[in-house]
Amino acid sequence: MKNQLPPGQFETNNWPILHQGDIYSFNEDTWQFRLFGNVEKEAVLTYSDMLSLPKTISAIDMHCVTTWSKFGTTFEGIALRELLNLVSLKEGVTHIKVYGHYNGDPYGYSANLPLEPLLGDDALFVYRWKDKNHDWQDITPKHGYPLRFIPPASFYLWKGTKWVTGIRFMKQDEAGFWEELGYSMSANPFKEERYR
Ligand SMILES: Nc1nc2c(c(=O)[nH]1)N[C@H]1C(S)=C(S)[C@@H](COP(=O)(O)O)O[C@H]1N2
Ligand SMILES: [Mo]
Repeated sequence: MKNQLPPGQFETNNWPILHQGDIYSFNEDTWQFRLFGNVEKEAVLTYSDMLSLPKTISAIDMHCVTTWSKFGTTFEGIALRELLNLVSLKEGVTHIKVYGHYNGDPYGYSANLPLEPLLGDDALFVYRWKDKNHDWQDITPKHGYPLRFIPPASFYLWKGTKWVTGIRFMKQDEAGFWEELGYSMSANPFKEERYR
């Protein structure tokens, strides 16, 4: 699936910036990441808890529904599957919602995703990146610093919540921010699932 241009997309070497609302400004004293919903016991991580988890480095293509695609960006972050070691999921969890800041509300943005395709090296909570024109550097605040989700290339990039604050584990699919406004629940760029 790498370096493959989905229908209706064009390739860019830039990394455009797209979001609604204010840019969250990082405060390590108040920052937290919650694992909640259908879990036996909620977990709350500080930023240093997060950074002490095993790291994953992988190149993940990005496909934005506004039609740009960027190939071969390499990210450093924490794989979603590492976070699953910190909670016991209740029976029947099939989907998650990844929450992030929106205009001062830590849970104001969200994106829903099926859990099963997110267990590999291409579903990362990232803080650093590089590409062929840029050496390793922190994700800028506009791209979601201190931590943002990058979904596998089989999902449009709106599923990549910036300024993440937590994951809710769900027993059914439930629309997030853009999905409530009419965007696709499944959002596969290769099937051009833009709207619903
Ligand atoms: N918290 C938050 N995350 C967000 C958004 C947002 O408005 N708020 N926009 C999404 C959309 S629509 C896109 S296309 C990507 C863009 O990521 P980028 O600006 O790093 O390219 O972020 C996603 N994550
Ligand atoms: Mo977007």
